[in-house]
Amino acid sequence: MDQLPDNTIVLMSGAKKHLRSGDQFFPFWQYANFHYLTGWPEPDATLIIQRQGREMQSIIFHSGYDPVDEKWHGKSLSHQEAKELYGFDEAYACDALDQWLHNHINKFTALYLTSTEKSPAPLPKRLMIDNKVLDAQLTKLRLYKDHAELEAMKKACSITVSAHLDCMRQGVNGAFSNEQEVAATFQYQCAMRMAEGLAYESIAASGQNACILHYTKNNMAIEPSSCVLLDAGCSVDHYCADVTRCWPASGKFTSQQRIIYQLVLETQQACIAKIAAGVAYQDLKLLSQTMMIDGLKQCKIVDQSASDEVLFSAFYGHGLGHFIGLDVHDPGPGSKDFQLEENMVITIEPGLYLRDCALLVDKSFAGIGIRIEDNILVQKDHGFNLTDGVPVRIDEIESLVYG
Ligand SMILES: [Mn+2]
Repeated sequence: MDQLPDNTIVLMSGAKKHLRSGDQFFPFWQYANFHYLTGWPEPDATLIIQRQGREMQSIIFHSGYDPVDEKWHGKSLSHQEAKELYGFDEAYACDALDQWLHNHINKFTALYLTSTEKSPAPLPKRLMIDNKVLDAQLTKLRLYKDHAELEAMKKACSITVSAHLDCMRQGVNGAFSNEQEVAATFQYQCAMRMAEGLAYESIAASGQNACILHYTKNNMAIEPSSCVLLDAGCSVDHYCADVTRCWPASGKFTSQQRIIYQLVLETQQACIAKIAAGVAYQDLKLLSQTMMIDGLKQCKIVDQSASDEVLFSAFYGHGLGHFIGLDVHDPGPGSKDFQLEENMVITIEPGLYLRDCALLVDKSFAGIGIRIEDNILVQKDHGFNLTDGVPVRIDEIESLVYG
């Protein structure tokens, strides 16, 4: 924020409460950028940062004391707490915002808004309004995690690892009969370790449901010969973990599942091993595509005459991973051609999904879906795997889920 030019002002709204139905609201979730700048945990707030000369000031407009709301929902933060606990220079009630703008806006030459913010009316005509720079700056800042952010991410990863392990242990010898039990077990195990919540809707997919990339119905019976794919993570202080593991419901992989699992695993491990500051992300992505498509061809599972692009889109068909932080899919640098840098955190999650189609020559593989995902902190000369506590080798997994 010290890059803010003289005589400028930033205005940013926090998230609002969203009505679910009747008098019920969805659980409140603060916008990531607003959380990043303020840590503010309540709905309906507005942040103002103003700069004049050397002086910078932050002001929050928020609900404050409301005796009726206090009776039903408990206390809101007071103006005093906003200043003492959250470090704002000033704090006022929400409905004081319009008057504040009316009194002060003429002092400024530029107003910075996020891309989704509506400009407050009325504004002086000579005021320059920008709704691009702020998003771009925040994206740039959020790419690199500082110490406190990494502490939260490590905690989220550690709870996620333990909850995945519990799911595998409890799934021993086909103990789960429905996907819902897997999803519920994961959520319960995170809650029991005081996670803030789930980072995203868990994907607990058995059999061919694992070929649906964002399957969240999580309500089908688990067939004994199928694999269970669990893509789930929790959040701590709004920071997310995002881990995927697959295990055989019966405790033993079939020979076909084993071949696909091993191929995805070797690809994932090869990509993680190459991570370091300065590595082009696009190179990792290409490596994963080449390894997996070559692997499928060598095993004579797919149509050899089809091009690699066609096979990729039929059986892999998604990115190698994404940035992760306050959002499970954190904003990235905007272009595909970027290099990894220290203190970025990314997921590495190759997957193969053998949907039954004309390109699948060996039909005994139809319906197998495998993805393996870890969260990697980029360091100077290597990638530090924050989630490698969940077993990933076939022998390790089978020894957990086969009693
Ligand atoms: Mn992911």
